[in-house]
Order: sequence, then structure tokens, then C-alpha cells
Amino acid sequence: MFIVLGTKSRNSFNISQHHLCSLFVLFDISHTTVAMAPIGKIYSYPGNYRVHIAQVAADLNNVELEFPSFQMGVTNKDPSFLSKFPLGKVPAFSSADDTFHLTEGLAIARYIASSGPASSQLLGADPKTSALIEQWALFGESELSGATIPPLLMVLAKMIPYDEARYNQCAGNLERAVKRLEEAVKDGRKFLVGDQLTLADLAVLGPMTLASKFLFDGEMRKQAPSVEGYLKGLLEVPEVKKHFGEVTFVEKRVQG
Ligand SMILES: N[C@@H](CCC(=O)N[C@@H](CS)C(=O)NCC(=O)O)C(=O)O
Repeated sequence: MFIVLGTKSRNSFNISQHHLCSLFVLFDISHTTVAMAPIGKIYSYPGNYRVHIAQVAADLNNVELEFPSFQMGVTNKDPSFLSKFPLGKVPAFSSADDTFHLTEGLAIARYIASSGPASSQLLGADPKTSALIEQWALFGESELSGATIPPLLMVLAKMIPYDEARYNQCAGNLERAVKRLEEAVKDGRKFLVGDQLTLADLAVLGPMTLASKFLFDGEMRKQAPSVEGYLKGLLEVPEVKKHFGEVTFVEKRVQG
């Protein structure tokens, strides 16, 4: 089956009526995945879970993202970067035409999730479903990332000095949040909201993949036996597996 798709521009197919001089492309869609023009660029270091969330949303929406070369501490300190992203933090998103700039991983993921046919799956098709998805997305950011990142900076990245009291407080907060998660998935639920993958699951999975490396240990998993299965189930979803890859679950937590 053949279809006239649009104009070919710089290795991607750009459906635009403005490139009158460009060649129309005869595209065989019977055995080819149609590549869309990139929606924009994400600046980040590799392995950033906030980026993986956006990448899964992009794949489900069949939108393409570009990843410019990025060097932490260099690219994000450059005046041209700071003029678009004044905080100098990543991930940072720039639209294909460079007129729209966005920071905060969840806002980027939400924008990409809303940019294609999987929008209502990922973000909810009615106000109550959307609100529940939002609840879990914020839970992922505040309760899970908030409890995981400070100890990670202490014991894995070694970017801040080890502070036992703060470490223990974060570990306690994570334990409490994991119990809440256990409550939600203990009947063997595969997804947090409805019966399909949503942004809620991705926003919870992201920080939990970090916690699993060093803090969400065997002891904590014993008290929340369904959570590990829930996370592993998400990691079997092809688009999730592609971007999050293999996740290790530590037996004994790493301390300073
Ligand atoms: N709230 C932001 C946090 C972003 C963030 O803290 N990024 C770190 C890397 S994980 C960063 O860019 N740090 C550079 C800096 O602080 O200069 C989000 O959710 O995207």
C-alpha cells in the first residue's frame, strides 16, 4: 500500500504544505513505521529518569524527540542555554522551532503525553481520571523523588556530605510512601489508574528505579510485597523496557 505523505526534510518527514520546492515522497506504509518530524529537543545527561518518562510518552504518541549533545556543568551554564532555561537545570525542552521552552520533568512529560493519540490514555479522558493521574504524578515527584534524591546524592553520587539523621528521615519517608503504593497495588493491579499505563505509573516508576538501586532494599520490599511485582510488570511494557532498561533491586541498602 502506498501513500503520498509529505515533504522530506533533513532525515525526517515533515508534513508541511509550505515546502513547495521539496520532493514529495512516495511512502510504503505496509511495512514501514512512519517517522514524524521531531516535536523538539530534550537537553539532559544520559540515564535521567525524568527523560525516560517523556521518552515512553513520546513513543506511545509516535512523536520523535531529539537529544542534542549535552555536557553537565558546561552546556547548562552556557549563556544561550541560560537565556532559554534560566535555572540551568535539566531536563529542558525546546520545541522544534525553538519558540517554546519548558523545564520541570513532569511538565515536559505531560506536554509530550498530550501531543498525540495516546493523550487520553496517558493523561485521562475525564476530570476524575486526570485528577487521579495528577495525584500519583505529584506523589512520584514529592514523596518518592523527595525521599530518594537526597540520600542518593549522599551515598551514590557523593555530591553532598553524609548526614545520618537526614538519610534516616528520607528512608522513613520512602518507607511510608512505599506502603501507600502497596495499598494501591496489593490486589495485583498492574496500573495505578484504570487498566492501562498512564503518566501516573511512569511518574512513580521513575524515582522507584533510582530507589531500587540503593534504598528500596529487601527489608522494605518484604513490607510491601506487591510493589516489586508492580514495578517489574511496568518494566515489561515494551516502550517502558526500551527506555528504562534493566533495573536492579538492591538487597541491602547503601549507607554512608
Ligand atoms: N524539579 C526539576 C529538577 C531538575 C534537577 O534538579 N535537575 C538536576 C539534575 S538531576 C540539574 O540539572 N542540576 C543542575 C544544577 O543544579 O545546576 C525537575 O523535575 O525537572
